[in-house]
Amino acid sequence: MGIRRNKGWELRESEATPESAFVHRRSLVGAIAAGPILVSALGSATAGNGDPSAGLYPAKRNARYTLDRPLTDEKLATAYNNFYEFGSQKSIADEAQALKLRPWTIKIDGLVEKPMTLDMDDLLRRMPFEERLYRHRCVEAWSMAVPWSGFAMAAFVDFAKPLGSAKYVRMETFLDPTTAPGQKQVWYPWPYIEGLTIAEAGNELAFLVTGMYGKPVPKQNGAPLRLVLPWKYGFKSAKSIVRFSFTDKRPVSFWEALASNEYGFWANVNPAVPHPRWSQAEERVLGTNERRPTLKWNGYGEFVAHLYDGLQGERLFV
Ligand SMILES: Nc1nc2c(c(=O)[nH]1)N[C@H]1C(S)=C(S)[C@@H](COP(=O)(O)O)O[C@H]1N2
Ligand SMILES: [Mo]
Repeated sequence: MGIRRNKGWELRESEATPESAFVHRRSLVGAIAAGPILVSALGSATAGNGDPSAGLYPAKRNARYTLDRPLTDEKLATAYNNFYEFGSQKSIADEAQALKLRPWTIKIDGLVEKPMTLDMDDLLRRMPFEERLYRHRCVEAWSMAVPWSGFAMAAFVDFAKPLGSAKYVRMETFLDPTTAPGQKQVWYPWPYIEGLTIAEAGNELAFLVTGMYGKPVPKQNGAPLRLVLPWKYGFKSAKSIVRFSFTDKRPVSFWEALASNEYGFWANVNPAVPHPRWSQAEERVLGTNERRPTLKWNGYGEFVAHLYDGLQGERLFV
């Protein structure tokens, strides 16, 4: 893709797509190796079909987390997605219906008292369940506001019983190229990986999501279990997680492995630090014509600023 230089927000949406820029460059190299792309089964994009957890919804809303803007329309938030396992375009909802949600097992391993594998519904039953309204800011400079349901990641970390030597938690998305044709694209470092420090994972804002808009989270939004970290760029919020590993080594995430000059470990929302290819000063609010100034830590500084004391020398933004 030709990069046209613009001043700040003259940038077109189509140019603020770091991931796509990579696809276009790399696909020229990788196209031959990738082989044919299978056409996936089409299905309805409706949430809740056949999901055994459907009866849990809606969860009671936690009033502590408030918004400064209206909620994004459900239809938009469930149709405009980033989920590269199903393609690099925003409309992957139909393709994502190929994902099979049960059985779904979660593996907990690494530096923990007792490694284990447990069933998704078993985990859900043990966790405190609630709804929270959060802003979401993608590194591509668009944002939305969503009612998520799920449980605090802090409760999950307590349950996993990490050893004192664990400094990070590494999350891994499912790997199954037969249901996720994007995973046949060999130039990507599948599976999708993300990581947090133990302090970040234990922060009250870190939320493991199983639901959205008072229903089970749709497949295209990362069913049956995804992360939501409202103070970080959206790519940190890994979808369809199957494994949590506690470790003393900083995990290298999917996007960092692909483009370490553009994406790094911390990825805290910061309007003062531009992405190497565009400004982060403002965001396009999905479903409106509005552009708002982006807030540091996406407006969640009161909850998370202390996590980064003494880390000013780090590349906190990417
Ligand atoms: N496994 C996986 N998780 C992912 C992604 C992805 O491609 N694969 N995209 C990330 C990005 S860039 C964003 S902005 C959010 C989008 O979440 P949404 O589609 O629910 O809005 O998911 C994140 N989690
Ligand atoms: Mo994103």
